[in-house]
Amino acid sequence: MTASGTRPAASGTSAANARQFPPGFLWGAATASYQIEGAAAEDGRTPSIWDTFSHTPGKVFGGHTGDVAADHYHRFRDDVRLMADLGLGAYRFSVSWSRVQPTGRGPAVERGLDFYRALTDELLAHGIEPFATLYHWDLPQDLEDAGGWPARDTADRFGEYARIVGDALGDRVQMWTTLNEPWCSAFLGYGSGVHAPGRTDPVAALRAAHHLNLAHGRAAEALRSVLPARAQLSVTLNLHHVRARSESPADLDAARRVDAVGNRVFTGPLLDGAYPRDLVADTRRLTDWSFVRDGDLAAIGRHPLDGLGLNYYTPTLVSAGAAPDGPRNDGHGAGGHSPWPGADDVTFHQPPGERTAMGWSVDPTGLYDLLARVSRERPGLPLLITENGAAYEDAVGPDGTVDDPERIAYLHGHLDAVLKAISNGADVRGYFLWSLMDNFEWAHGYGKRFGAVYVDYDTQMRIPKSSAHWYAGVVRAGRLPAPPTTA
Ligand code: IFM
Repeated sequence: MTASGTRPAASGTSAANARQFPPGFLWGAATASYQIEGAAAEDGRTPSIWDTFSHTPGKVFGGHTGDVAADHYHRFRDDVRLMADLGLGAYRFSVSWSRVQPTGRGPAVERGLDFYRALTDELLAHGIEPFATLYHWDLPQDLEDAGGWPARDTADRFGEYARIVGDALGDRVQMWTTLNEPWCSAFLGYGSGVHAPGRTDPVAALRAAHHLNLAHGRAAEALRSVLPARAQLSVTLNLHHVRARSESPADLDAARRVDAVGNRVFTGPLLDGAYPRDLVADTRRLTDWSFVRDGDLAAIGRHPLDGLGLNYYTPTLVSAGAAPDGPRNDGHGAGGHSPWPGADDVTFHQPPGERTAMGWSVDPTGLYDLLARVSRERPGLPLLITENGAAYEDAVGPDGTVDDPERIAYLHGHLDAVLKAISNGADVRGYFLWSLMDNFEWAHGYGKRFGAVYVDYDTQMRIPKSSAHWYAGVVRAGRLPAPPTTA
């Protein structure tokens, strides 16, 4: 999936060009509306579930909210200039549903759409390809009050919203993603409750997953009806690269169950036209899946994807049996509510070795293995890395710079994995670093920094970190340099 829709030439594997990315490879950075925009109550915007959740005491670290965030709503022109200075070829942003259709239904607010028109115009004026994501977790609160994603109507509302945004931006945006990481929306939002709206009901989580799949189908239908034929449609999944801790049948079955509810609950209906039988069996004691109605699967898959977006940060290591006491790495909420219906008895392990500030293990082989698996299972489907990056304890040094060698090492390792996957036949068309700049990291508030650009939240000053300069060099050369010597 490239801006032109053509497949880049296969990369060579000789020593001389092995570190070169294919011609036409898309280099970008990603953000999301609630994480950076701020201006929460401006120009007609009304609360999303993340406004409500972040304003609920005890839900977000430090009581932080996205009210101001990185103030991108007011500073987007400077931010686009920053992207241009870094040489980015593409920018992946998300549209705030609450800004363009505040109650989630009815007519659009033109001032909200104008913001995205201005942002995309600014990107294009700087030669940066806009890549729009319609939904990155910020459901209008009114729709949650009407039932949220567990309610079928939300999928229909999403189709309407997609048509509005497609109509408004279709002349400028060619690359479209319907949903970002629907696993998090469904299972962290309605299962473990660590994300908005904070519900803890496994059946609601499964219903939400189905309605998100249906919402993708509704949005694809709407977008195809209003966009020019050259527009490209994708969805972004955070597929978990699941490893069993041993080859024992019990551990392998634990990995299978996590794969079913972590991955195939989406790839099944989106790409194969069916929910996996084993997932339905694993969750049978919870639900009979009668919320999947006749015609839904056809609607979900009617418009084939032009590409699949993958977000990868860390692999998932599991074994059978109840979790021992101690820190967990599995998205369970306080009170032990599981985001893994059908696999809620599985133990998630912290692999030994280096970790990021999120506590996530640094393991680029997980990205390689994931790309190899998806390429093997989905031949002919172009792939994009729509997010990859790491949080570290960044600080401004006495000279006013921010040096983040760990992030450079992380990025180097993961880009190396992408190169290896490409040279082994994976059709990876682009890479978006998460994130362009520090932002509101959901339940962690501003306590975790994922940006290549440092944000001083008191002054809103932006300082490109050393990783931003390093990444700009990679983008300019289209080539991975030798590994950094320090990490
Ligand atoms: O910040 C998030 C992003 O919104 C979705 N993917 C994972 C990132 C890091 O946690």
